[in-house]
Amino acid sequence: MLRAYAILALLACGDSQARTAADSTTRASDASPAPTVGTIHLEQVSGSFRSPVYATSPPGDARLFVVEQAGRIKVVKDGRTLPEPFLDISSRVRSGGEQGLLSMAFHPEYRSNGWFYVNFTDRSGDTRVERFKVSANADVADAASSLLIIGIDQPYSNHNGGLVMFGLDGMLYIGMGDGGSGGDPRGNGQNRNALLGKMLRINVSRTEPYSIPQGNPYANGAGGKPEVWAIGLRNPWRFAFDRQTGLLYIADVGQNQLEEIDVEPASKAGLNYGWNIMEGNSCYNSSSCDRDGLTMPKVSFSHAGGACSVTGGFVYRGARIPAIAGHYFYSDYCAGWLKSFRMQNGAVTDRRDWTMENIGHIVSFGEDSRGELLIVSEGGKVFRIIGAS
Ligand SMILES: [Ca+2]
Repeated sequence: MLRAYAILALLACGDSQARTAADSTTRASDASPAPTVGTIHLEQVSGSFRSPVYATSPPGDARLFVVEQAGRIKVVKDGRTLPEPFLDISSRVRSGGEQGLLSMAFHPEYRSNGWFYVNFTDRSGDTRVERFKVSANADVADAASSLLIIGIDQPYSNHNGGLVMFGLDGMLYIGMGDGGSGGDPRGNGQNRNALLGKMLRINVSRTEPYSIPQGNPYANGAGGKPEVWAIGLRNPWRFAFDRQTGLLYIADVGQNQLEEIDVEPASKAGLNYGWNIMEGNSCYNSSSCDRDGLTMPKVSFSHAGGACSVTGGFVYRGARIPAIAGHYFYSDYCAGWLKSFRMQNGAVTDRRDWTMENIGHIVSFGEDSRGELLIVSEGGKVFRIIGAS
């Protein structure tokens, strides 16, 4: 249990110095009416996994792919987990704490090109995003097909970000943490010339390994790294795009006091989400700070009540449960609760607190090819959300 707890608790807690009194005051962003309460019904996906950290599906594909932190990807097909992994790169992965194989993304044209992308910590502790190709067997990848897309040095073991995901614009987005330790000692979040503490956006469809998309704020290299899309992030472990509204939700893990969820149009380039000038809605380590040009979170919550590290989910756009259409689901790794809200005209509305069976630490959410949501429990189980009441 201790080890299980240690896996990702470091996302926020491990680097905390003496924690100041948790701020339990209601945040401005939470000034809407009290959340309503409901129940979410879960169904366990067959099979058990070893430290699963993510689940996803190729476009239009009924299979489910579960990412295991140590470096394996398992396939769930026709209701059972196949014994042979889709991919096993465990010999190249340093796993444990916040390190490991942290996510995968299928190319939007996966059906024709067979390409998928992984984000992992290599044996030197650095981030690598690589492309692989499926083999002649649709349930097994070609392990020899790896192509390095981008490698990013990591100064500390924590805050590696970890998610790769294609946006609605067909570009590959990579969430990068600030490099770790605590408090962003190297100032990466606000350094436009660092790839750490950023949301990156690259085009992997035209040239190898990638090209810089038009519209990136420093696309020509002036004023910042051309790969940078947004700055001022601490550890955006999970983020998601809402295909109906075009909003980008970033769940950014906080330092000692405040977790946050940023929600902005995905098309807005060059936003500064504030770290390490601010943590959530508060100035970080200071009673005052200059908020000019900073984008405030739409939701932030304190560590009061046992929260420690936001786990971002997805906006529900499936067909099975109309009652939760448009709701963005999220959790907290330590507290284990499930909450949701909707965005309306740029504001948070319809907040809900959900009860459900206790499934332990929620390490990630996932979305299948039909837009149905999955919850990944660190203990080794993956659940489908099958109903709400
Ligand atoms: Ca922020």
